[in-house]
Amino acid sequence: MKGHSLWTKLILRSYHWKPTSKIIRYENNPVLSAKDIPYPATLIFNAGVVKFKGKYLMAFRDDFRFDPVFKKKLRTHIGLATSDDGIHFTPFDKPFIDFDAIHKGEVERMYDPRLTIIDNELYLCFAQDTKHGLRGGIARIFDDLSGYEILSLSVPDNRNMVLFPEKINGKFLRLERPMPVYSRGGKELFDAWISFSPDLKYWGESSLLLPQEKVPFSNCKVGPAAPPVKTDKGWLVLFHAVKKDKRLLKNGWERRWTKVYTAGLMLLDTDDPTKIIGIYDQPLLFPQAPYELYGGFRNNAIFPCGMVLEEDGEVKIYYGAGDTVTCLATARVEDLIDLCIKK
Ligand code: BMA
Repeated sequence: MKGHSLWTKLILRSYHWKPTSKIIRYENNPVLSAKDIPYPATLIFNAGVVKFKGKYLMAFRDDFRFDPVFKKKLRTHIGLATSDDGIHFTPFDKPFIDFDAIHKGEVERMYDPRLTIIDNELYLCFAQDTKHGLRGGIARIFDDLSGYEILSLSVPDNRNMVLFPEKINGKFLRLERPMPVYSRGGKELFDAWISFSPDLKYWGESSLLLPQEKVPFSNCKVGPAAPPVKTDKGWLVLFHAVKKDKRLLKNGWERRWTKVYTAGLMLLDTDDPTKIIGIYDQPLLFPQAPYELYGGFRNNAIFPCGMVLEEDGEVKIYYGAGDTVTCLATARVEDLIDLCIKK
């Protein structure tokens, strides 16, 4: 794997992406990994985070009983953890969504949790693999965190749903990434869409928000990352953007993995979030740190699912690194807005 690392670095350098000094990776990353989890855990990543009842609440993906020779399908729990400072997280004793409890009949697993609070209710967006396709779902989590009820599930194939933390003009809003393989020439050219709902159950008025080709650092797919955060200049939205590069050879534990996942940033209009008012022309985060480049299940994957805006203007971004660990990076909200709108 070490031999490939140099090669990977050279390829990434050939993209000429400019790192920004406006975002700082937490020096003791990762903030959560398999060794912290008191139940079977191998890959701990793609975590959603909100502030709930005076604490930080994290929902993370736990792929466990992973077979490095990749002979068995991954099993996945969704776990919860809490923290007083947004940095040191303590996981619950048991998984919140236990693989064995849902892996029956049609449903195969649930993963990539994103958390949002709307009117004091806690919601979870998730992806669900089923025997007949991949569905995006929304659930309400009970106030005492004892369980959840599913409110809606899309038809296949759709995922990466995130909810806005408030209604606009009386309607709930979500961003999502449908996966229209057939109608896009069999290629993975996916885009970010926006939809509305009166009740979180029935969704419609869908429109294209961010077409893949509008993102200069992607040649593959783009989709929502963390739930939007409201600022006085508009909705700050993180998205994932994927670049495919055949030169990348093998990366990580998987037999072949030639994608680079980066985090992009855009600003949507406060009252009409179907309008993009600014977009940063570089990836906000791209693989640079050792835990992003080497030793992961899928190296070169940066996948944010949580963003918290603090009262003092600090933004905490939680992201999966290498599909293996959960990391934190911070920025100032005004800097992020500037990146989107400064020319
Ligand atoms: C996406 C999702 C994410 C994952 C990413 C990179 O398609 O499956 O859960 O982090 O790929 O592997």
